[in-house]
Amino acid sequence: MPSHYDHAQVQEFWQYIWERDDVYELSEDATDPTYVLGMFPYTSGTLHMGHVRNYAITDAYARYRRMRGDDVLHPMGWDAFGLPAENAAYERASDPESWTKACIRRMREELETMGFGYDWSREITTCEPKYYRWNQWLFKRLYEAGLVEYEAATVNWCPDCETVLADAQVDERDGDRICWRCDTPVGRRELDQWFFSITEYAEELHDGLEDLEGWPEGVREIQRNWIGRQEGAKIGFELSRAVGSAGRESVGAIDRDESNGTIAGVEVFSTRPETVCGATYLAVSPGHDLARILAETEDDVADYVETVRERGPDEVGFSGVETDVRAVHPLTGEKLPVYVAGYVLEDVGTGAVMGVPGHNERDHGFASEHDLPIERVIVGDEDESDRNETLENEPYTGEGTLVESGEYDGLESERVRERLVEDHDAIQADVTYRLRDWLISRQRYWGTPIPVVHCDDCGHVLVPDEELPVELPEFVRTTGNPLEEHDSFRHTTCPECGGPARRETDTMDTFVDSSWYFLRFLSPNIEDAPFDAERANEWLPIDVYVGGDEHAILHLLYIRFMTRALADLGLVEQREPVERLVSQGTVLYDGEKMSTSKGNVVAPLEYGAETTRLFVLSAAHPEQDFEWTANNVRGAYDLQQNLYRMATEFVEKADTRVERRGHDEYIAREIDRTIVAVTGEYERFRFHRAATEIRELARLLRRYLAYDRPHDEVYRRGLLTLAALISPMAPHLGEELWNKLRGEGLVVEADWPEPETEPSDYASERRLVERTLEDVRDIVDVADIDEPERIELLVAPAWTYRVAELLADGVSGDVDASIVADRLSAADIETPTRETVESVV
Ligand code: ANZ
Ligand code: ZN
Repeated sequence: MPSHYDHAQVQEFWQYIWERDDVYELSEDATDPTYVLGMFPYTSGTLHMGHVRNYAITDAYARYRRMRGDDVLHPMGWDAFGLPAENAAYERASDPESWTKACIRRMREELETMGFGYDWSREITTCEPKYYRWNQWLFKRLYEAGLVEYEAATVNWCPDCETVLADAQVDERDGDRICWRCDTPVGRRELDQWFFSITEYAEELHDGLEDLEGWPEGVREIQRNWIGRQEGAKIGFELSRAVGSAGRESVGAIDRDESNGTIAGVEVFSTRPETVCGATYLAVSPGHDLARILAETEDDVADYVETVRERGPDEVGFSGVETDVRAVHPLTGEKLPVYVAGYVLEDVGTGAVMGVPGHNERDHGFASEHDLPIERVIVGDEDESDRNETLENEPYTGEGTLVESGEYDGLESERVRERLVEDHDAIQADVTYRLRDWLISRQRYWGTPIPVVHCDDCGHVLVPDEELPVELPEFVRTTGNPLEEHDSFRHTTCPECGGPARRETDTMDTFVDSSWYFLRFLSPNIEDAPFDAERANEWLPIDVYVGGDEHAILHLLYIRFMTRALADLGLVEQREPVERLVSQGTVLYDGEKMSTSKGNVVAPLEYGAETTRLFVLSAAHPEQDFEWTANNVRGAYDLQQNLYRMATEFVEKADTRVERRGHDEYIAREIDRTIVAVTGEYERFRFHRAATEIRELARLLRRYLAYDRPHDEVYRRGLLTLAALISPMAPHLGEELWNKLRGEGLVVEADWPEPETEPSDYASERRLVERTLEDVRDIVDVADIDEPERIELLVAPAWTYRVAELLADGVSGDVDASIVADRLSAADIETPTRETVESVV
């Protein structure tokens, strides 16, 4: 065998053996396997470094658990629907399916070349009818449970291509939003679309975060903000038409009450209800019922609503239009002007606000633009002087004491917040969430067809279960949605009345596919259900889920939502899908994210699979970003070469002496200590620290080897331990070492190493070693040294011990040991031997 470690050859050989022996296949009758999952890849091309980092983490952990004796479920699949396939089909004159399948073939080969140990018998591909039929089935169950809505929503629209565009298909040029294909400025349009009612679960999704102790706090905080729980109050304002428009007919839901001239009210949501006496206007969003109704008769309102829709909420600033409606203040009876304003969001709170310019930033901006009064009703406690200061320039947003608020004057704002709710029926404590319902409609081809038929007589009719899947027809090239061009797909008959009907041509957001895929892995081939419920109850939750932090919000929220919805449908018991979450950091290159668009990509296989794996794991904590540098990669490469060389040299030098000498014993304890330390690091996903421990033990063993004839049993155990400890991260090297030293068996199937002695003994062992070191220090009198090289002399006891021995033997004669140390380090001798010590003396 070559003393040089030929990684390509070694990798190929062990991958062949693993596959031959099916070592990663989980037994069908496993009762409670450890479920280790990496977020499955989007099939958009080839594997990149982010994937490799992700899957190196799950693979290392899965291998570690397997060696600890667990059954391990470590599956892989393909998130195969989505826009890139459609784009590629246009660019390459291909079709989305062939392109996607080609990507999958390539990516699977790359994963295999990396040596990741997956149970490929469980592979799933979301673009296959046998997978997506269950998306359709689940859509139907959610629909029946009242968790699906069909509502108008605004989408990007290219007037030239006559198609809806995803945000990603809208390019920015000189501040214009243009179509990615034809450069036409993009507008907005309202279309009826399908939604999943995730907001029904807002409270539970929010509160549940508290108990997710296995999740990084950062991710929980991001989700908390996204769900956006806000405590406050709903305040009812009655409405009246302005003087001058009396006598005009009211329309729609605004019924004129003849007796007092008011019309039905508007409710606003506020987090600061105690500022109510500072309200100087009311504003409703362009999508609010009041705005819609007024738009029917008022041209300026209609024009404004249309402009906001065209431009989108981000570009309307503090524009707005005053209406002839007045809002009656619930405390003072004062009549406030009512505006339709784009800065008020339709689906936040009630879609209407009371404008308090004195104490709220946005209202201040709006009032300044429209010359509305800015009034102070709270004075900050810390600064009495601002009682008289005007609020013209900026609002006061803190807490404080109330003024100009009638009976509440002089009270603290927090107190008034509570009091108002007690005192007024029009003010009710309320909690709202910023979370929006999940828009799952996509006007695209490459996704799961939504299993609905539109019938003029029966409305939306769900496609019967027996007719699922509604299969995607073949791809046609068109400017719009290819499904719209398929007459045979589009025209169908109504399942209810048998009359002519139109098939829904929207497809589902690909996040639907990934919202439950982890369940399909449990029983990927069953044909009568999306997953085996009994098994789900036994095997869930996912013990460890690893993925990029770009999924902190959507994907991780959707799987939490879907699991709860499934639980409420009685399909699973578990409500939280993931016990421990590892949110991996970014791989950087020259300080930037490594990505194809930046052109700074290092292909995962450029340095060999093992070096790349070992490097991405040892470079940093999984949740930290790290920099890809050739130098550090070299370190991972050298470690493999060194271990391999040590094993080779040892086989030639082994000493079979029976009794252990002092330093043999010391090495044995260091092996034990390393086992315990590395085990702890694997448990906490601190692979980088496990790697450091492994490197240190390797270094110690190298010295031990260089120094003389090491004790056969101790050294062999040291190397076998290294092979086992490193194998989750560098499995090919692990197998190679294992095989060299034992001649049989696979390290992947070996037991995790155990220390020889009880961990409690280490402390005393260590003390013993330290005492020895003390003695050594006395002997060599180097206690005052401070240079790193010489300190190493002290902390590398195996040979310090030996140096002491040599000194005791009188080898160094009268020469002071510190001088020996000096000379050794000057001669760059890292591992002194009898000969080298003699040579420097
Ligand atoms: C009156 C008020 C007075 C408010 C005050 C705040 C301070 P933030 O600002 O993030 O804490 N709001 C409610 N519904 C809205 C909607 N549909 N569109 C835009 N803004 C809306 O969020 C809470 C505040 O957002 C609410 O409290 C409301 O303004 C505004 F001194 O009401 B507040
Ligand atoms: Zn019908």
